[in-house]
Amino acid sequence: EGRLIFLWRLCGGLNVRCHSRTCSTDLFLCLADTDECMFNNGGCQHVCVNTVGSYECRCKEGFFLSDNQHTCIHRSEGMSCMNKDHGCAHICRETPKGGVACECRPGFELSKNQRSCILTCNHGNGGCQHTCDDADNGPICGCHPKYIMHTDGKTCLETCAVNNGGCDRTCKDTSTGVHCSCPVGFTLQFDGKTCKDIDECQSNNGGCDHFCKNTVGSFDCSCRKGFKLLTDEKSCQDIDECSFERTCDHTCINHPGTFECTCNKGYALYGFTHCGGEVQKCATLYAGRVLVFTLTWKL
Ligand SMILES: [Ca+2]
Ligand SMILES: [Ca+2]
Repeated sequence: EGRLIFLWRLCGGLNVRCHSRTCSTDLFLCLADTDECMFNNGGCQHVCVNTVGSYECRCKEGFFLSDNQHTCIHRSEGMSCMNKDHGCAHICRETPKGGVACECRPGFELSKNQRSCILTCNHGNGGCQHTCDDADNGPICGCHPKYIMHTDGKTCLETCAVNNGGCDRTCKDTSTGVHCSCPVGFTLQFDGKTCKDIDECQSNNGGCDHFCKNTVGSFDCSCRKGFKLLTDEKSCQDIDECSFERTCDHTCINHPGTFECTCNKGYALYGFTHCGGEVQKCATLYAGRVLVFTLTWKL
């Protein structure tokens, strides 16, 4: 720390005082030394000692001079890495001067407090999903175009602008990311993206009176033979075959899902709907009726 040294005047011999200035024993010159300690204690935290052409800081008992040569560090007794209070976030190392110095694992840097460790982009991309920029207080994450930053500041969320946000059908951008939805007749799967047809027939037979057939996005009701589907497309109603003309030659009796023909006395039924003119011997077996036009169904 050289300060301005002025050649003042020749001095007579060794150890001669030059009016409060110091005499150089080599050159027999009076040197004008600046007392740096006069101003602000030379910047020393504890003790400032002026020297020829310079000065030095010293520390009180129990302290040692830090690397900046001005401040003093307390030489804590028992302050070692064995002491739990060393405060190092990652690695603790003991210094030759009797203190501890913290270090960080790879990818981390020591923060301003000299104890905490800050993640850097060099390690695991700073925890960022997409882009990472190192800043004073740690990494700052960014997202690729068409993605938005999650509130965690690290994860990047899809938007509907990319691949429909991964949604099967309808995609909507929200503050928490994309929100997929499905049209009527479909349910959103657990992945939150896929739409799957609802099998309406699984529940209450789809509301169908008789048959329910699942279709993609909907379902169809149908009725057993002899019934017709009503306009509500679910209910089945018996067809009154007797309301049609000439269903039976003589008498028509309607039944749910079917009908029956009977013949007048003296006539025999044949072909389910016709009545023959002469009663055959075997016709008595039928007693003029009892032949029910029965339709069989497979359910
Ligand atoms: Ca369906
Ligand atoms: Ca009927």
